[in-house]
Amino acid sequence: MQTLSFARSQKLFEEACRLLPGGVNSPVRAFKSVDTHPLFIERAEGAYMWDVDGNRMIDYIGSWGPAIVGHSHPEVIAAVTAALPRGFSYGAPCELEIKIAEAVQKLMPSMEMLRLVSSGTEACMAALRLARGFTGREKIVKFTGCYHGHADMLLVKAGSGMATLGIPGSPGVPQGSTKDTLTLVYNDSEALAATFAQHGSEIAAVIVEPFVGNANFIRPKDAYLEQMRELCTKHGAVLIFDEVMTGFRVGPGGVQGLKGIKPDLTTLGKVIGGGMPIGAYGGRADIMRHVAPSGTVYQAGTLSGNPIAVTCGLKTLELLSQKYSFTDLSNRTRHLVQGLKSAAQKHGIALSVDSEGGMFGFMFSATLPQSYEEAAQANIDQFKRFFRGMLHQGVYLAPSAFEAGFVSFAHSDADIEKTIAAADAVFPHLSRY
Ligand code: HOZ
Repeated sequence: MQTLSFARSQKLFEEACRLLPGGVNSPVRAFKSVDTHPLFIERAEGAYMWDVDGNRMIDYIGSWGPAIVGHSHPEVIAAVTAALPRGFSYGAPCELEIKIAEAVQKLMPSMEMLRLVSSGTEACMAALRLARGFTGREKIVKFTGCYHGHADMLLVKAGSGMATLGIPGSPGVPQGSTKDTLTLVYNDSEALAATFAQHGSEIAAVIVEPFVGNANFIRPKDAYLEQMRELCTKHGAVLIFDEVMTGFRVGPGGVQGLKGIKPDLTTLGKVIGGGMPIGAYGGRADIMRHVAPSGTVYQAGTLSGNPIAVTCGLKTLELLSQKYSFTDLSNRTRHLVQGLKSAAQKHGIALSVDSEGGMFGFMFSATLPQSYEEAAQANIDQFKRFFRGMLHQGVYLAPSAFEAGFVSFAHSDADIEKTIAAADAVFPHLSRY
């Protein structure tokens, strides 16, 4: 069986640990929870990344979502290259900002107005401030295992790195910052109804990943998002869909497009920048008009609307809406996860799988989890071994049992078959890894 050498990555990681906390600039990518060191990447193209040891990996992280058209797409490169001589940053309006707002609105009509920012974290932070400013209320509702970036008020039982590293709440977050954060179990309709019954008139916003991607991949139960919509409307709370992961990913119009549910505000990141740092928040015009300078809810950013990043994001949105088929992407992703499941079954291993569009999850458990609490019951040791085994077969999966995976339009049928064959080779030998 093929096993790769990652010697140079290991050496670079040792050097990086002297200069960067944990050797990285974002926690999950350190591979700490899978008991190994990260790969240092030299270049990425299409569905692949090459590490510093010269290994070509089939990439199912896709920069944690943005690379939906594949890495280094020639048309994106051409657009960005053409934009570069016009300057990197103006700190002043440019026409591209209108164009990207129009492109987003076309795909997500609920975004009647939007504000560009530089990351998903910023988008969620600003959307919550806006919801509080708009309603004059302070309480917010979030769900365990959902991750909305690292703003103080949101670091309560969050997903992604906090779930991966088992950190329930972060030191450094003042108690006062989270005293108005109500945290509920995702998919628990009764808890949601009870919270609104008790606090309805104090709730400024409900923020949710409509399909959770930061606690593996968890879809909402039937009527759950609809219930959220109804309760928010009834009690005058702002419903915020955090589609940083799912936007332009589970379908062209995100979860709201798939489900036909209109949130009041939406937050975006990842695909909207196509690999460059962009986030956005937007939604109902009557709410968005409260943002400064048209209103008094303050939020600003020197690099907001950066012309190079917007060019990259805009071209990515154009490509995914005009050139590619989400039906094909969905089918390919489904084929991948069903193939993994069949391979696991063949070797007597329980694996539950799910996918939507180009986003997927798999868990070493007999049934699909409906919440972070259920996901945490899966066999994490098996996951770690599988992860390391697949890495040695040239397959680069998310290094955490609490992150979703991503398939791009650049992944071919052959890539998917190769991945399934690799899993078939790894499953019977999990104890080796
Ligand atoms: N928060 C992202 C994962 N859900 C990014 C992780 C990383 O880049 O390390």
